[in-house]
Amino acid sequence: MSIIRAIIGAILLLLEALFSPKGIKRNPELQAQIDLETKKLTLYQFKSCPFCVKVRMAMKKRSLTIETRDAKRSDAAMAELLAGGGKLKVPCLKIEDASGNATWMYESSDIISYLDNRFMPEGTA
Ligand SMILES: N[C@@H](CCC(=O)N[C@@H](CS)C(=O)NCC(=O)O)C(=O)O
Repeated sequence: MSIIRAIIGAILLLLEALFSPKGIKRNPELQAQIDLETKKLTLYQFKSCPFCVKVRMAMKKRSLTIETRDAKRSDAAMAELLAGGGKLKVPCLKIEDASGNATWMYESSDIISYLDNRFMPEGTA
């Protein structure tokens, strides 16, 4: 079973590499502003989880640089996700506000909608 899972995972990563979208181009000032804002976001994920691949590709297409932490390979990341989000499920986006308070958002579709609403004001996704 774990061999099948490993093969499917490898295929997913290959597909991600092959079909990785080109990121949109923004004017440099706007991109710099967005890069500052995305420093407050962290995506907790597993490398070969299909829902995480979906979010990573959405990030790439929208030219959003968001730190990723692998909650399977890193015990520290797993502990952060469990302590903050409350469950070991991925993808999960940690969103910090200006005061350092964090919101933990699960569900790939909700995460992509959040990124669209916040960073793609004219529906250019
Ligand atoms: N509906 C969720 C599905 C996420 C999901 O099933 N993730 C799997 C990894 S691919 C997971 O975290 N499973 C662990 C669990 O559910 O406890 C989404 O779209 O984000």
